[in-house]
Amino acid sequence: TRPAGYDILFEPLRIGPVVAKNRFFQVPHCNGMGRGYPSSMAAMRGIKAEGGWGVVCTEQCDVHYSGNHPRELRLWDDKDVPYLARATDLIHEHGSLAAIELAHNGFRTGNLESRAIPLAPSLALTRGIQPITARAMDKSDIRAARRWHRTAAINARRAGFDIVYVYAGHDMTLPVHFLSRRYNQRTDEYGGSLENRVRLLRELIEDAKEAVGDTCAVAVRFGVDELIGPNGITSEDEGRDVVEMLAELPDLWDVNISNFDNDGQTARFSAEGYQEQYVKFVKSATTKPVVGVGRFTSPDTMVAMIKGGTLDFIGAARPSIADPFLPRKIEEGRFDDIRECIGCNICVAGDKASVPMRCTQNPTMGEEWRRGWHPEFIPSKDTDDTIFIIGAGPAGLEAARALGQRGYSVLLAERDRELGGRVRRESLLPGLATWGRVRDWRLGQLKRMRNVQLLPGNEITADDVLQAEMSLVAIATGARWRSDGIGRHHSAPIPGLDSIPVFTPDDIMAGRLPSGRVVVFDDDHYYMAGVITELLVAKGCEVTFVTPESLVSAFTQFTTEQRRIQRRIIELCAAVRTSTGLRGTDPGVAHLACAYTGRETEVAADAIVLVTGSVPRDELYHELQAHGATALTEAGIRRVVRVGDCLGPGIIAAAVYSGHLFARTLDTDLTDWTPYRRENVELDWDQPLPQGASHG
Ligand code: FMN
Repeated sequence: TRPAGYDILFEPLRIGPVVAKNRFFQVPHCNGMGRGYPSSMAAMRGIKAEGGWGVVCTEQCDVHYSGNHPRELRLWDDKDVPYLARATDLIHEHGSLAAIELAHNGFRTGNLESRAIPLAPSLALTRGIQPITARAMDKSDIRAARRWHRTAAINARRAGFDIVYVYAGHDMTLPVHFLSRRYNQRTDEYGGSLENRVRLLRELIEDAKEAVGDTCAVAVRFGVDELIGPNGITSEDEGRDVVEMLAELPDLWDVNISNFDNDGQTARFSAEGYQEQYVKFVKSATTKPVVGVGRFTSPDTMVAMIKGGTLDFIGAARPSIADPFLPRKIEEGRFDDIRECIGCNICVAGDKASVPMRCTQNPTMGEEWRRGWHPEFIPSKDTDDTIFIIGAGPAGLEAARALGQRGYSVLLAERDRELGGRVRRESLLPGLATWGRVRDWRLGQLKRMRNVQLLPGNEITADDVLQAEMSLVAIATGARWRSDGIGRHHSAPIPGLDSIPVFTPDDIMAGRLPSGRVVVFDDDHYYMAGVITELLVAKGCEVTFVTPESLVSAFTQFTTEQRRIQRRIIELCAAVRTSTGLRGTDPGVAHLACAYTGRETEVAADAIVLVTGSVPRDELYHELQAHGATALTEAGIRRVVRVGDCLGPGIIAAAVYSGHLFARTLDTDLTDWTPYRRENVELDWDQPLPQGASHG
């Protein structure tokens, strides 16, 4: 049972006409499933409800084809009700409230699917780089937008939702485009003064209340600060004014900072509770309940947010992805079981790729329906295997933990004296301390398992494996960074590397550092080259950052960090050379070449750091295979497998997933059938063409 100090988190709380059973509020978050994988989406929301969230919200949901998001939910008319009703049913099964975030994406979308000309308060190029211009809405367009929202609210109620959102956040939707001085140049009653610019938001709230407010709560999601100073909305100025103007109109205020890069900051750039300073004023401006976010994983911080008068509800997106059972664990006082979000945003990257999202901490995310995986429960062991895992990085730790949970007898050996592998090493790099949570949570669970034996400080040989009398062997020995420059840009070793000191991330993490003028060559494009640059500059090196991509750390666009990272690297480095390859080196010099023209330049260099490809550390695997099937069988080994980076070097989330997959399947042969359910679109060939469609 939990100490009484946390009881406040479990008080029921009224939101307009409905009551949430506690203060845990899973705020809107996309997940890459949405309309494309509706069964996966519904099952995932159901698991959140089972995990104890008092309110479970959808991701943003378009109200009309003229503001359509390419992948998130859709509620254009009653045809979209059934799949959303599936989600609300699953949410209600656990006594949670179901919320839906209605949206019209205005000029944030190019409407590539519907081909409708996008809509904006004033003529504007659409956001992003699509060559599409949004047209200025006239009064009939505004009336239509109100009608679409109203109809969607009514359909949302038919789908079973208890809370209907008007979404005015993240610089994303029509009401916030109208609100913005940057986008709204209108001279009618919807432009000019704040009173006029806020009119559409006010009307959408009033319309929703009038349409469904007797039984559904109407919530507003509003970004109170855009962090761009007086050019935008700030929490000292118009952000505050808007809340004060509309204070009692909605039944709930869901407040955060805008745009998404600011709201969803990674742990590299912000600490838990980073939004408090911006949203704190809201509670004093309204008597309605307030929900806010800030990567909340600590029950003490949550209690402080409520007792300190900042929030009424603890909002969470990423923490609910990493641990859908976070509320239940707090409720039961199982604090050590909380699987804390590491703040890496790989969830966002999955969503942006329009596939069921991944989570570094929670390998079952997105697999709830299609593989039937549950984040907390796992089938008990169903074979007599005993399992030897070599390597206690993210894959080995997760495999041992999940196998241990299944009841298998497991040996987990690690060469280093400390467990954790790459997550231990990487968590010591600048800004990556939370990576250590991947290890800490698993170690905490493992230490309670009597059937899992940990063997740190043990370099295991093939002979050791043969003598271990274990029936399944998983090699999880990770990968090493290449020192020859081979990666995406170079398919052959970079010439001249023997003429200059060369370092890889493994060297740096082992404490072997270059000095003087250093070229960091990044052909990996995720976080590693950036954080190494930060470290080297802090140690006094003069760094030239070179990458064949046109952006610094280009992959981090998908984790919403790229702009922050590029800004930081520009500020730290002597020079940043994008769209540039490393053609070769000579003593004291790096020869660079433009990735487009091949035009060469030189830069003085005392050392090179190569952040390119990685190769599996799979020597032990191959040695065991070399003994032959008979020797393995005689040793009682029925299978030797590789998991994690040892099988395919990649991100930490992939390593954790690989370890989990092995624990669930014991690597039974999965090559000849698809091991998960697919969302099959039913052919709807004979449906009548709608009114207004051209025939023939
Ligand atoms: N906010 C929205 O209002 N609508 C969305 O559709 C939405 N999609 C998101 C998708 C992902 C994968 C994540 C991580 C966040 C999303 N957000 C969205 C923002 C979250 O609601 C939340 O404000 C933000 O992640 C900060 O909260 P957290 O620290 O608890 O994650």
